[in-house]
Amino acid sequence: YDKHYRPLNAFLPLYIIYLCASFLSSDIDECATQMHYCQANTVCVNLPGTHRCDCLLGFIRVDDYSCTEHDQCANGQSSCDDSAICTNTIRGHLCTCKPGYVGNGTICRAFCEEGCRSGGTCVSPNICVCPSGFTGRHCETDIDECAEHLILCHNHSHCVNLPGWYHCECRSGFHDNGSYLIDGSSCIDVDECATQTHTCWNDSVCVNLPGSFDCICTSGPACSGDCPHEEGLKHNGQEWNLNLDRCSVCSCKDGRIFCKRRECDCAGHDVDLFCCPECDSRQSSQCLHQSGHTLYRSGNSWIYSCQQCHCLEGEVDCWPLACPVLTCKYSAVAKGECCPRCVADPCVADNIAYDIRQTCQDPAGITRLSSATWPLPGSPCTTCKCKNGNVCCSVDLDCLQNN
Ligand SMILES: [Ca+2]
Ligand SMILES: [Ca+2]
Repeated sequence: YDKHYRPLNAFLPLYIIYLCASFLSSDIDECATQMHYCQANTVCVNLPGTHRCDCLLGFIRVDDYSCTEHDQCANGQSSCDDSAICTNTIRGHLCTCKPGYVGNGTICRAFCEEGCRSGGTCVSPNICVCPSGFTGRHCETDIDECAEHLILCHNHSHCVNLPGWYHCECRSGFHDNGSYLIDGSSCIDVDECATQTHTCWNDSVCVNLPGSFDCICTSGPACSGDCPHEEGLKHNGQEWNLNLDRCSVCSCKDGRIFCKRRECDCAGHDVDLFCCPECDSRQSSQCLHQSGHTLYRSGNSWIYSCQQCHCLEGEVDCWPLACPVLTCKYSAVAKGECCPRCVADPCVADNIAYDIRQTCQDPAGITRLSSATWPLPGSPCTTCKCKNGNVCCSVDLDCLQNN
């Protein structure tokens, strides 16, 4: 008897293990018991030990638990900026600006950590596009058009570098004819004889030359070639120092006066540091640029913040940059520049002389006086202005972003 049951008793522990295992692995139907996480537009599918949320026919997956009818991101129906990431959601979509861009997703702007100077535009993360005339990673460097021979001034003029651009200034002996052409070709000769600015003495005759003049003796060998000067008559061949400017030396030659700055020989032992500040090598005479990055020697010049600055014996002196005279109707100072340039479009012009006789018709048919401003109906972020008969409208980007 005992023998008969012995085998069963021997297998009993195994049988218990089998029962326990089948109890633990017995599947729970989450779909039937509402214990699933399936959400919008899905059907719950029970699986051994788990479940799955399948999209309804024709619907598109959003995540493991939900599906949507329309994929606006894939269809190009999203309102996301080109620089945004579109995420499909159950009822629509989400727009998030890509890394390196800032904004609400509908409008994203590239972000340049250190900004773009001189009116540059941040076009992609930490990449600035500089306006013409500027260069550098942050558009911080002015292009020296004169030094780099990028431009050619007419030979009646010489090149002067300015922040953001350059200017062809008439050489001495020439003056502008009033048209102020950018390449200096409007520089014409000064007629020293006609304008009585010559220095020919009584016994010689003034002859006008391009950029200068000559004194021609008419009375033969007796002609002195002397020069009348505000400091007294100077004889032909005489050299003298100016009373008002000890750094200049003048000479009289055949009735004409030539003045020039004394040459500086920094190696010489009796160099006049007042006239030759560039020879001053003392450390106390150096100047620090406003940014604190560059050291200048005495006598050096630079442009900072639309000012011409000069270092003299350790002291910095700055004065407003001299801008070329413009004769055009409309001009504007571009962002980052110091001097106005001529512009054709009155809408971009600043510094307009408003003529009240030149009125504008707004879209509603109302006559607006020059310089009047009004909001554009239906566009709360657009303001229009009458500029001498031209309607100029502009959109406030910050307003757009906040509405
Ligand atoms: Ca320049
Ligand atoms: Ca002349």
